[in-house]
Amino acid sequence: MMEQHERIYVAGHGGLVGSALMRSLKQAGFTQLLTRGRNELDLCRQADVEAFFDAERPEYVFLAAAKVGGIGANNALRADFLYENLAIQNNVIHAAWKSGVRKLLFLGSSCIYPKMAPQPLKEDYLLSGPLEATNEPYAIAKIAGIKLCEALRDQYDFNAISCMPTNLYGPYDNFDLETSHVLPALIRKFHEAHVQGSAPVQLWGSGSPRRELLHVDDAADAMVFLMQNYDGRQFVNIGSGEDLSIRDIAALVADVVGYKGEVVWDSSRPDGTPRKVLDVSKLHALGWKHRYALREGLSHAYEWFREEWAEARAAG
Ligand code: GFB
Repeated sequence: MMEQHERIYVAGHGGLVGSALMRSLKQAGFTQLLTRGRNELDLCRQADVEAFFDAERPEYVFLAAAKVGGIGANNALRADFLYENLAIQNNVIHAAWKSGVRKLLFLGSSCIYPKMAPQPLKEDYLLSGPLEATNEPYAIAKIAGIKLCEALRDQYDFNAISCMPTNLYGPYDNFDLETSHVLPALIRKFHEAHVQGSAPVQLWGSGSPRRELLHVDDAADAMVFLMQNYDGRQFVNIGSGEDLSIRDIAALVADVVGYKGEVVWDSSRPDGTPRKVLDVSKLHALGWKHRYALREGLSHAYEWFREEWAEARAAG
């Protein structure tokens, strides 16, 4: 068990997941949280990462640092997503093992599953078929990370576990309209159109793909739970186990925002995977279940967006 005074490194502490992990760990009373900003430590540089681990000697590591983005960014920045994620995870996981870290949690993503896998996605379906093209480079990197954790456990008894979160949303998300995931894009698009008197909103693809969404505070809570309660070799899915079509998610966000205008679908943009709802029976059997209902989570995320993101932007 991770004790409150032990040294915990949260890699990627400024991002969507990392910042939620920081909130969750602080709230649970952990006091020795190690962080390094991008300008202090470049995780793509192996020697720098090794020097950091040798000097700071963390006992636990949450690896939430990654090059991430929505379908547009994944599809356009294919080399960056493959190279940077492989570099970051190789450097951090290997240096953690070498410097004697007691336990590491690696974060993957539900896009590691085959595009046409049966639904809901069970952990056993990994590597049972071809991947979705738009995020193949990212998925290949994440699969390599899972395999490195398994191999270090097999060969050296390193306690590295992995989790596969579904599509996450919440505070400190990326709201850039070209590179973001769908939920932050919907929040921003509907909010801005609403402010401009219900101008039409353009969304990507057909609206028919289905996605499962989980509030990032629930995801972080599950990650801390796994760090405390799970030492297994196989990774664990993190999700709600429930999905909706993009069209229905859009209707829900429009309702939360109060937008009453028209939605136009841009078919020149990709749909991506038709469906990827996680089977969360393993996580439930371990004793964890999400808390936020979707509408409540969306209201919370929208409130944060209005008070923090839109306010900061308005202030220049
Ligand atoms: O969240 P998202 O960007 O990525 O898009 P994925 C999900 C769905 O929303 C796609 C549609 O079917 C999009 O076509 N969509 C509709 C939009 N309007 C928009 C919009 O304005 N912006 C965006 N971004 N999408 C990512 C992977 O896949 O999910 C990553 O590329 C990772 O590797 C992540 O796994 C969790 O869910 O398709």
